[in-house]
Amino acid sequence: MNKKLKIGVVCYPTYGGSGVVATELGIALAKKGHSIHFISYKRPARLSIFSENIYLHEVTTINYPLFEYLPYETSLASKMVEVVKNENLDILHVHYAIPHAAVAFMAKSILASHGKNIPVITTLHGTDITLVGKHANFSPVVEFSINSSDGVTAVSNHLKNETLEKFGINRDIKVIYNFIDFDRFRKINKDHFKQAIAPEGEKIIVHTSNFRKVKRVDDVIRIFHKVNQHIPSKLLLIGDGPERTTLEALCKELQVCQSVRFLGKQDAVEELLALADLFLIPSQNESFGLAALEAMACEVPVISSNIGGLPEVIVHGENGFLEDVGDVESMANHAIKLLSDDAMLQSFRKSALARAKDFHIDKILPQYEDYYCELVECSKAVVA
Ligand code: GMT
Repeated sequence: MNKKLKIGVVCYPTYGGSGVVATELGIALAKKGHSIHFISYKRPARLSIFSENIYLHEVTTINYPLFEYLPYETSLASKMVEVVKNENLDILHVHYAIPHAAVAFMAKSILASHGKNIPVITTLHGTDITLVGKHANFSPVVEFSINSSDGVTAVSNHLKNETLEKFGINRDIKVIYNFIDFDRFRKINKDHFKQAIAPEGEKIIVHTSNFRKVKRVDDVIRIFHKVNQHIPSKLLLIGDGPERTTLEALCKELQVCQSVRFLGKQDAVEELLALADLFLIPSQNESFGLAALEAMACEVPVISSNIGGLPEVIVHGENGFLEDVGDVESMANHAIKLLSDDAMLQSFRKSALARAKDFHIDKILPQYEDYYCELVECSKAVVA
């Protein structure tokens, strides 16, 4: 694609998957010469680089004694209108339906009344459909704003089908998978770290998430408890969230505290994945499983639940194992088998890397660019 676009990216700035995908996508598009205008209430967690093509527009709200709840959506819509007009944007790409897709509809309508047509793409990430989106408090608005977007993408076939099943959708949804940047996520030598964490050569098992209930981190600890009885091993838990206290109590109850390290939120996840022998993601639901893909790119096999989009990423018996949600026993048995067979582990590592390459950023990025192009009628776009 030769045309360079001015793209507004609306996202959550947090460590969660949708914010990460939005930020990485924006950074990669900026490297290709597009101008990226992030619109969010804080600097996105992964936006740590300076680029001449990246701009950040922070949304601020104001309080007033009447407001029991701050009208964030109104401030966000006003910010979108301001940025689209001032920067003459070609397209708005909003990540996570709630509330971004509905707010984009509002901004688009306001801009239309000023004579400016702005195409809106909504990317559905998962919990905006599978968990929160279905709730009666949100579903009519989610349904309407999906149908009103000019373009809609979902991060897996499973999420697309679930959206079509659960809502009255009268439009096409394009599947564009999560992607991986191999400049960042690759196996790097961190032997000195490994020595510090596992001085006796213990196997290292890693889990990373936002420690919400949907992630079933308690299953991670239960699986580890079983594995640890057979294989000298350490568990690294990366991230933080509402379940943390309960999880620390579970470690005490199962008497595995000596072998479990809660590392909190980490920026350089890839450096920790580089130490890992196995990654666990036994989620209740997972529309794609970006964390699993990041592990695979670092040559780490994955054991997960056979739910959501995970079977579209992991190949059972080749680069990981997929079992029913909550089947701690089977997941632990697979882990024990894999970690006690070096040849098998090496073969799974190789296959994990090969599979991750199917989601190489160079394959996925053009899919977004082509979609933008379709929606802005590329001939009208700004030429660099
Ligand atoms: O995993 C989370 O709970 C965060 C969530 C988000 O939207 O911020 O992640 C979702 O989006 C990711 C990026 O598209 C996907 O890789 C995750 O699978 C998905 N999480 C769930 O479906 C639970």
